Amino acid sequence: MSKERTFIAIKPDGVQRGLIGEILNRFERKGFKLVALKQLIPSKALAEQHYGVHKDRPFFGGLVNFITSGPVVAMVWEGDEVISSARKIIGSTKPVEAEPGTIRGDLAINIGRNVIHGSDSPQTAEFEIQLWFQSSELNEWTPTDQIWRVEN
Ligand code: DAT
Ligand code: MG
Repeated sequence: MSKERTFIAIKPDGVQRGLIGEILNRFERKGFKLVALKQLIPSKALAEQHYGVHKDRPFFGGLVNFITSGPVVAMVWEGDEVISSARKIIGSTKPVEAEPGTIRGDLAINIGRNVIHGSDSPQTAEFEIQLWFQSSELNEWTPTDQIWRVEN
């Protein structure tokens, strides 16, 4: 098991629909540790860097407009294999393919309004965390019940 950090963001549709608490709860009850959280309206430059890998796709312009259209809740979560585990909690990119029980499976209908982002690899996680957060915004702390979630 390797301890990792991942970047998670509730997109403007999730914020507008009042789903922040519902979404945070799923990561909290799983046992992951929240190490950073803030709400911001992303700049166009930030959005374009974040989704840079998709810059040649036809949906890129609409995606950047959408993600900059209102507040986003940006977070860093930490725990054993949190990167792949969070992707499972989130579900498939296309909500129609996302299993019931996942965030997108339960809370979204449309690929362009799929409520949440999660890093897809260790490299992406490292890039996205430094893109969205200053290192001083990442908190080192130990939950008092940590021994009940992880061995040693
Ligand atoms: P994910 O968010 O699951 O990592 P991705 O990285 O392939 O998915 O795409 C980033 C976002 O872009 C995705 O959450 C929604 C949007 N998107 C992807 N494919 C799309 C498409 N074919 N049409 C419209 N939006 C799309
Ligand atoms: Mg992606």
